[in-house]
Amino acid sequence: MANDVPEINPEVSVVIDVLRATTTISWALKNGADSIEVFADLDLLKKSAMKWDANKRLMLGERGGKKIKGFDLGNSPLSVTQETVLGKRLFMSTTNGTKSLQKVQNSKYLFAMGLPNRKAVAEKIISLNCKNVLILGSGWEGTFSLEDSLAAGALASYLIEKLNYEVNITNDELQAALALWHFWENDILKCLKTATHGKRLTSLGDYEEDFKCCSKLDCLDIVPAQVERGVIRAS
Ligand code: 3SL
Repeated sequence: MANDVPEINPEVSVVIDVLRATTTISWALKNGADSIEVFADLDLLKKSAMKWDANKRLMLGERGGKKIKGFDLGNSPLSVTQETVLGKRLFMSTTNGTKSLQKVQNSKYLFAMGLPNRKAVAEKIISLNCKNVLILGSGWEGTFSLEDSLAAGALASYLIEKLNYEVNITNDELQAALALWHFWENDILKCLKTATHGKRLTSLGDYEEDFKCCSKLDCLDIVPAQVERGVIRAS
């Protein structure tokens, strides 16, 4: 999780926030968003957004799962339709996901992953032939989250299968994530709803379609990659 990330510059970092930031980022890029710039600080976000052509920008994000007042969109992957995001720069801030992206922005390669683009990100990692990969689950305000660990396990599982077991897992968290993946892989939707953050969303309203969208595996061929500090584009 973001609080545990050592102050290092990993070769490859993969940031995961299944519910819902990295799923939303992946869908926004799939639907033609030009780029996504992530912020922790809302004032800075607004200042940066105001410098862009009003027709080519959107402010998007949440706090506590709810859309930020005055913003164009919340953090639902369903809201970033082609009609809404095509050609636009998205200025985004979320409770956990965008913080994690900032935490490892010094990585040589930085990717954002949800379950829909697990395979696309895994294939990208394989093509880079790199030695070290940091998988960072965003969690919730510094605590463990079931759904991000599930996706970390899903990524590890794919890499292990594809690389003929030439993968060295260097911490117990990922070992546990792998076990979690094998336990839930046939009922991802249920896992997401069982997670505390899933329950938090359920208590806020009807998020059924968000859950379905966030739990779909390997349906997006998009690799969201950092192209300059804090700015993510499709690669
Ligand atoms: O924490 C985050 O970054 C968000 O993805 C949380 S939410 O699903 O939008 O509530």
